[in-house]
Amino acid sequence: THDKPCRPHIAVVAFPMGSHVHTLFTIAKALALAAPAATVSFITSASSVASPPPSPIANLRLVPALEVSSAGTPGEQLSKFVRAMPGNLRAGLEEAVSREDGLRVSCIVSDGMMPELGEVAREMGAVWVVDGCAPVMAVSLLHAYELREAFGSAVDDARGITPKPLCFNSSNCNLLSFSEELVSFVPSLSSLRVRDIPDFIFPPTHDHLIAGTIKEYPKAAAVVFNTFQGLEPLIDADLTSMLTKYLPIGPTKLLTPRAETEAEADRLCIPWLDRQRAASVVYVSFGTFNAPSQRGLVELARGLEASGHPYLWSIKPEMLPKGFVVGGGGRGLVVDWAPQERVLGHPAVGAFLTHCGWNSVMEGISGGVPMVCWPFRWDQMANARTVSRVHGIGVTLEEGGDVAEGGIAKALKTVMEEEEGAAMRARVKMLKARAEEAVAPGGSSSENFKTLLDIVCG
Ligand code: U2F
Repeated sequence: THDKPCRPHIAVVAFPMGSHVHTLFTIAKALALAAPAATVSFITSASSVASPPPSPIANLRLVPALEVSSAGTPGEQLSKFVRAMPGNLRAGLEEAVSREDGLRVSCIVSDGMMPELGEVAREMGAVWVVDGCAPVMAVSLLHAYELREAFGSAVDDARGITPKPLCFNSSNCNLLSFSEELVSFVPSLSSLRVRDIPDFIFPPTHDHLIAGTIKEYPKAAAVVFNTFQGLEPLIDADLTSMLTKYLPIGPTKLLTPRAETEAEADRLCIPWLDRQRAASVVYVSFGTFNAPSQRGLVELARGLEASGHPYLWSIKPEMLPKGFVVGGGGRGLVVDWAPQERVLGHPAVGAFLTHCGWNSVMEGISGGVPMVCWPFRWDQMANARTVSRVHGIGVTLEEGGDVAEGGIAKALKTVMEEEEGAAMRARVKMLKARAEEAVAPGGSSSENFKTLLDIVCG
């Protein structure tokens, strides 16, 4: 429907980490389908290229050229990758060009975690478009210096006084857990408490990302987001004023026709869901690399059992609490990967227990499913706040740490059984309808996607 004559070479560069690969791959597919005369090279690491399904789209090429060391923990691998930029990225782009018989890259679409690509695009004379990841992440990075000035010393004090961070995943998490103050001086963040500010804003380890974002984002031809106009109007206004072109094109998963994959997960999960009553199942997933502690997992397993509802839990089997027996009588299904988008769109699913990664939140909204939020780090606390307080489409468990005993069963009862939960369900269904309108022909995301196409086609 968006077809237009277009013969550029678009390099889509993914940050080789978790959901970022999938997000950029979705954008790459959407661009390749909408601009059949263009060549789209999807550049990522060899290890992550196996994760997106092989693409039958003729003008979409996979270029597994980014080197990511396989030694060390995922965190160590990532910091090695970050240190090797932008040389690593230049090499990837060169490989994309040579695979296309020297067809120069006319446009780079890259992940927001790599703002240094702005400079590379300028050197190459290519148009640069950024995927800004979660909107609250971009807003916080762009306002980072103001946030540091206002709250930085409180954070430093907290480092000394917080007895032991509640968070097990990141040493910086929950440093601000004492602060209920609202971030009222930044209008786009004014619904957040200080404790909800993404935790990567304060430690010096992220200076590079902050400086790069502030310097480069405003120079990009466009910054796209997996959200839709009007979901968070203050964020829309702020990003419109700070960026050359703010383009909310979400929910991005709705941009491309859904691949009817015959993956094992689909064969297991969907028939199982087909056998359950409408809105009766709790779906549990913590995204690509976040997880509660062992204690948290034990509490979660207990909570799921105590709630009495059927549940579908996406978790690597080795992480299941020792001795945990999956609900009898077919009441529980545990898989190491679920076709999440299809699961959340299934009428049997009644609640989504999520860490509130932004993609999961958007998929919860697109599925019209109320959420139980269990955020751990980064933007997840802010996203949870948006879900539970701004939109009233979920409840939030205690952030970062282990949830209180009985907390999970209680939250599930609220969402699945109580009047409050029914109101949440009604509100999320309204947001689902707005999301569908946005991506329908003539809708805001659909029009913004056409603008994106004009930009990338030059
Ligand atoms: C980081 O988030 P994650 O990658 O942990 O989580 P999400 O943004 O929620 O994305 C997870 C994706 O993986 C898919 C799911 C989402 O699209 O549909 N998925 C699945 O298909 N099957 C499964 O069994 C489990 C997941 C980061 F941690 C967050 O703070 C950020 O908000 C996020 C975006 O930048 O990246």
